[in-house]
Amino acid sequence: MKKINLGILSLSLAVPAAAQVQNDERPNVILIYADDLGYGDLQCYGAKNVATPNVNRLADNGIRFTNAYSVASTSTPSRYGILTGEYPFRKQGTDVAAGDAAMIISPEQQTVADLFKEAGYATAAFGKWHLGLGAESGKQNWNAPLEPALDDIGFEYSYIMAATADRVPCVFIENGMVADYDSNFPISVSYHKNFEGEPTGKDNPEMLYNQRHSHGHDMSIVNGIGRIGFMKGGGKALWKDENIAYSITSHAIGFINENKEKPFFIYFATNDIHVPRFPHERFRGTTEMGMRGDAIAQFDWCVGEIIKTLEDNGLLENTLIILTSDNGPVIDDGYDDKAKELLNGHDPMGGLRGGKYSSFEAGTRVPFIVHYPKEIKKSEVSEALVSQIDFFNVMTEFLDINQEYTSLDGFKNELKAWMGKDRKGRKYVVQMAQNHNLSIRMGDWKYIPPCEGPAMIPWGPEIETGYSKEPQLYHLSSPYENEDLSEKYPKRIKKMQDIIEKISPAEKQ
Ligand code: NG6
Ligand code: CA
Repeated sequence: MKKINLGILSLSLAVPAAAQVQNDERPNVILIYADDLGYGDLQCYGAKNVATPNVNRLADNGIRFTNAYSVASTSTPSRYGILTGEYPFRKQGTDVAAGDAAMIISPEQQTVADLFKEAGYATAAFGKWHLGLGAESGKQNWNAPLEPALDDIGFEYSYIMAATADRVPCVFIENGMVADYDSNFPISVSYHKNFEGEPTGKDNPEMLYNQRHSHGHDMSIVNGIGRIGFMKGGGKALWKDENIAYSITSHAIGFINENKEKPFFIYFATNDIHVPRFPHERFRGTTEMGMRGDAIAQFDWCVGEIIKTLEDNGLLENTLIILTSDNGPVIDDGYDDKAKELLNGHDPMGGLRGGKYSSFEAGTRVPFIVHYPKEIKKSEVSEALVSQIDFFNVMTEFLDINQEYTSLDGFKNELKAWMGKDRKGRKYVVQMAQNHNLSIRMGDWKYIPPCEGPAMIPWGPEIETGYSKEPQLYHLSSPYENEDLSEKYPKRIKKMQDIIEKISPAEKQ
């Protein structure tokens, strides 16, 4: 099924057969990718009202970064960037994807998963996908194997949600086919119109017995929660939101147990803490922040289960774990879960301005922890500037496979920064906001170019976008971007603007 680009690149990746035998000592790699987890949402990053002992443990024995960035301030573009090493603005269709989007990464593209697979690793993806499936948007047959799917881009095994928990179809997809498929309830999906006789959150609010929407999310109802998009059928394949974390984690644990003899790469993308936040009963009330806080506790539990499985198999020492988030936090993202009322002094943004979707720092500055006991022996905090766009290149370096094999947009030689040996990191980082505006951070300076768009997110979340028709320049020695220095430093702006234009001439505003 997979058409690998048979150029010099794939040849240079060939690994001698001997290196692929069992009991291979090469390190495992697990990317734990949280959803909408803010810079201030973990205890080790100063979170209040929620305990995250398992994540703290990674930080206590690893490196905690304070200047790490996701590629974009929403999910689809960030995920595209971290998996391919290519900026999402180069690729059509990388805005927040519908649940029936066609697969965005084409089989011909090289992904991080391809890299590992070609090096003889067992590879797998779990949890939130949000990068499309199948050949044509809106035309998938959800009752048959979908193609292309994740095995076409390097993941030998996958157990995923097609998009997000708030988007249909609300079923898990295992290796390209709906998991626990129920032939009595064939699945239909539409992002255009409802199916005859099916209730919606808009018309049947009395059926929203688990959670009501605050904005949007009023189309199909699954598990007593309104969603984006329409679906029919599913039967026993439909997920229960309260079990999603368990389903994802137990599949990942199973994969580790089955593949412990072989090096593996796992993309572990949690649904937490995206909306609808509806954690399992056992986490309810474990924080005083309601569902949002309890979802953080549930996320921490998932991390703990992964650590425990590695430990039980004697694999923790030889496993590189990178824990980070796809974008910054949002408090009300469309469901009435009382996230705002129950913050009780907790600051998801960790003192940064803006949030998910925005150009301001809280949009893309995210928690980022590197845990690798084999090489990292003590707890450290690094201020190095790092970006998820480098994940692909850092992995080629980490695996010591041909370093001429690099992604389009990642920097080279960033492994030393990710391992705590270089405390400066990148010279600059580019961040993309929801409206595609590209900001740039260079040293302690942050420049947001002029762009069109409202000052506040217009559809519901109370978030400042950072969009302005005027250029903005901030010095992050005061991390909350509120003192615009653009008039004082025109030359600095020019320099930063030039870099943006060089990277993305077509995106010039
Ligand atoms: C928005 C959704 C929001 C969330 C976001 C994507 C509405 C009103 N809001 O359109 O709830 O799903 O898209 O989030 O529909 S992301 O983290 O996957 O990028
Ligand atoms: Ca997200």
